[in-house]
Amino acid sequence: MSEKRSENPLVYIVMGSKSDWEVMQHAAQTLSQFGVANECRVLSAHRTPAAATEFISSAEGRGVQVIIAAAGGAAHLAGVAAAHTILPVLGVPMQSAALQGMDSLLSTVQMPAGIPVGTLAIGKPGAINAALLAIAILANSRPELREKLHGYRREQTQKILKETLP
Ligand code: RP5
Repeated sequence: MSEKRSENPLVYIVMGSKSDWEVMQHAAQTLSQFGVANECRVLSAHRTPAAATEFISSAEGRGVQVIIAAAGGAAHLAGVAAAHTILPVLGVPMQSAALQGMDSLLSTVQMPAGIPVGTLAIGKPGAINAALLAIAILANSRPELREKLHGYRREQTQKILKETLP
């Protein structure tokens, strides 16, 4: 997987490496579960800098409304994405082998004032929440998505309340 294209995507999901897909597929699945068209690509701030900036720069013109960017280690992808667009950029720090994602988290979250990145949790919870936050942003102007979000929360609450302990 280097690209999963979609016609008229509302959300881009970019990730620094194919190795991030195992986690980031949960963001794509969550968006698809809500019927939100998304496009996923491997693009790196370091290994493919020109392609990354070109892809992000053209997002607004394609009608994309939110960008999710995931990277690990020296995780500059979300910050570079935010530097090339005024669309909301949600950063997902990947769990790294050397520092368990603390490097990714700090690289993603510590943006200078003026270029915001909304940073989520490390790993799978961050991937899912980035998608839910993107959906919440889109839901501000889409009543049907807002209704689906209410339903998602209701189902989650019911599931937890029904939990029994061994
Ligand atoms: C980052 O380096 C990627 O986002 C990935 O999380 C990490 C390791 O990449 P690979 O060496 O597995 O390609 O750029």
